[in-house]
Amino acid sequence: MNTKEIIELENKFGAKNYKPLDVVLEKGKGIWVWDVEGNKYMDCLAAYSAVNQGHCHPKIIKKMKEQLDKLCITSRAFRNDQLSLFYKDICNLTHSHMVLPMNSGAEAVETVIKAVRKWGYTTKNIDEGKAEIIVCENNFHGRTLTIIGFSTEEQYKEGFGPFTPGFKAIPFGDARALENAITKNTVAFLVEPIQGEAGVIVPPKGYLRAVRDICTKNNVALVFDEIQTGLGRTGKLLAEEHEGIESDVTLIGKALSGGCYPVSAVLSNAEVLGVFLPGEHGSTFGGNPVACAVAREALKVLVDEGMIENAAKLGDYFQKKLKEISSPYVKEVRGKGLLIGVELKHDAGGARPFCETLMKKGLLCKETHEHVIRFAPPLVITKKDIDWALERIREVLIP
Ligand code: IF1
Repeated sequence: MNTKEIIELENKFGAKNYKPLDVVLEKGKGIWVWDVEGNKYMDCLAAYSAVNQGHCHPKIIKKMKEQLDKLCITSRAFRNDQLSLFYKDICNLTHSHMVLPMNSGAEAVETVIKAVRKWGYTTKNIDEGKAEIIVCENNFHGRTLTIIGFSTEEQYKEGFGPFTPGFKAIPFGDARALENAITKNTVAFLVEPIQGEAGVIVPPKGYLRAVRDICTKNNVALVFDEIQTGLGRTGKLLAEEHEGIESDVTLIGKALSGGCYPVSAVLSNAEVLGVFLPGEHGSTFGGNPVACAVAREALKVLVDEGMIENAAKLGDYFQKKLKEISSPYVKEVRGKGLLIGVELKHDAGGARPFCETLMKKGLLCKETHEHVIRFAPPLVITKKDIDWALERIREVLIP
């Protein structure tokens, strides 16, 4: 089938909850993907950071195939021989004490909401049903009902209520607002170290450290959603390292499997995840042997192949070169590592047409929030590749 036929078929049967660019991909390798017509593109979205290690990383695929041939799933009713090894690797790498494996990012977020609530009730003597979690305005943590219920974006919520109570939103990047919002019922502060969907919003320097101090002082669990910022994307294994701090709980997902399989995890100090007793939480697929084997290898290549350092070095280079482009359309270039947003002036006609033109030039990227183009390629990108991308980006940003 050609592009047109495939899109028609998709439109005929599929729910219309997405509006993708009209490119139908069938193959990927590293930073490159190919469509069904044989055209080659540089992938500057990396599946929203799920494929940090590059498409179809041979070592990850090999491990996955080996595990598929051996054992796929046991459920958690029985034990499997991969789970403990995954626990050990991820805890060693991130200095966590305890881990709870799930599948999607949203499930990891749901898991932590349950955990910090119960932690609050059992350790802080909060009256039943009164636990509060503080979140940030313009947050993005996933699509489940509870999560969209505390989104401040009307589009995500409209028509889907009623929602779960117990959340309070404060401005992002404002530590004083956190201090003022905390009450005796506050159990946790849930925040993205850099807001992704909001348009790659980097908080002021010192913000993460300040919220760390405020949470410690008030006995509030600090929860970082690093589902997008984690696993090398910002030039550190976890974005929290930029300010030399540690959260109480960190959520990871996406690139935890190198994009090969849905794998997420809640990483925590022993106190918060320690609240769960047998039967109180779980998932059929969470912690299955394929997920564990794939995640271990995905973490290994991320570290062994220097992808994190590459993201730091080439992210700086990419951002510097983007800033040098003198364009009448650009308002601001910002980001960290290889998570970069180019915000266009609001009279530039929106980011979507720019992404469509870039696609025609062989570069795939995606607008976020109407006016921002997000560049977030796999972390295996080279300087030569970035120069290739910059040439195309200049062509669309300079009239
Ligand atoms: C979609 C956005 C990115 C996330 C953070 C949790 C999740 C996500 C910080 C949930 C997921 C994805 C979802 C995807 C698009 C994408 C996205 F534009 F929508 F916001 F990356 F920026 N926390 N983000 O970014 O993880 O349950 O999806 O595994 O189409 O909704 P998930």
